[in-house]
Amino acid sequence: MGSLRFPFSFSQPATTRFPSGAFSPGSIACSVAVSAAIGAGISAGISISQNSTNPSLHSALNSFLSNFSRSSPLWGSLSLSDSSAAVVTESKTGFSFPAVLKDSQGLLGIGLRRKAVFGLKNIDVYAFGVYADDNDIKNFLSEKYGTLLTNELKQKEVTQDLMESDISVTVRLQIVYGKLSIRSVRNAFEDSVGSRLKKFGGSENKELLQKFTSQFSDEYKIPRGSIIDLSKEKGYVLRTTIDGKEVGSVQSQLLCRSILDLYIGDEPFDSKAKEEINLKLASVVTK
Ligand code: DAO
Ligand code: DAO
Repeated sequence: MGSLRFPFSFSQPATTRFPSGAFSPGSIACSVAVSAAIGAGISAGISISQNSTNPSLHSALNSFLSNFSRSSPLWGSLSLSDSSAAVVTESKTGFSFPAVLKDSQGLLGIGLRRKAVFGLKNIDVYAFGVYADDNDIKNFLSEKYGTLLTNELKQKEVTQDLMESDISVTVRLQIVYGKLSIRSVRNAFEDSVGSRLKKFGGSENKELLQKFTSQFSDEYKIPRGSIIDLSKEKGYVLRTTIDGKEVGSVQSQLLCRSILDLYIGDEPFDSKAKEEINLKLASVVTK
């Protein structure tokens, strides 16, 4: 296994080095939880070096880690069971997201979808993570912003460009609320997705909404812990899988745009997540 190095600097600069070989393979090798408790004032430099058999994973992981160490406020805790299985844990729900999905898509940010019921209390419906390939992002965005510095780029709404691009993006949802009925799910996306279809398409687009929702027949169960991947693939194909099983796909630029708008658009479900994603995109482009 590779060697891991975690130089943390606190107010009294100190370096902690974990000797390689101190952890037995197969067990939880190393777990780093950077919690809000040690939050303010901490500047953590996290780096990972190893002999990886998967260079794209390695680079995605490194870029993820470098972003993580810079991001403030920290969005969750990071743990490494071994370097190829790095996950980020959403702090409120405890749900974990792999740092890399589909071999090359790196995690850009995580957040929480909440919903007010009866106009009163908010329930946590699902945690989500947004992923895209570093190289795709770099290629696409550097054409437009190639001459800008990271700090200049961070002021731009780079998420807007990502939404409009034909880059593959995956939004992973992990169901938190255990009592979702298919009916309440349908009603919810008639509101959320429906309002975006109308906003971007200029009409109700009932047919398109119907095409999307008809994929989710009553036989699907989505208990707590279910994983739903909404993948925007090249050519504006939106493919949905539930717990790894394909449910269907719909080819529509408008639908892809509307779905991404829920997470990185003007009125996102979790504005902190959108901010993180924007910063991450800026840092990938100018790296
Ligand atoms: O039980 O009435 C209730 C609350 C239901 C909230 C439904 C929110 C559904 C959000 C969409 C989930 C998509 C997976
Ligand atoms: O959170 O309001 C929202 C919209 C989420 C869209 C996600 C749709 C995926 C739903 C799968 C349901 C399976 C029964």
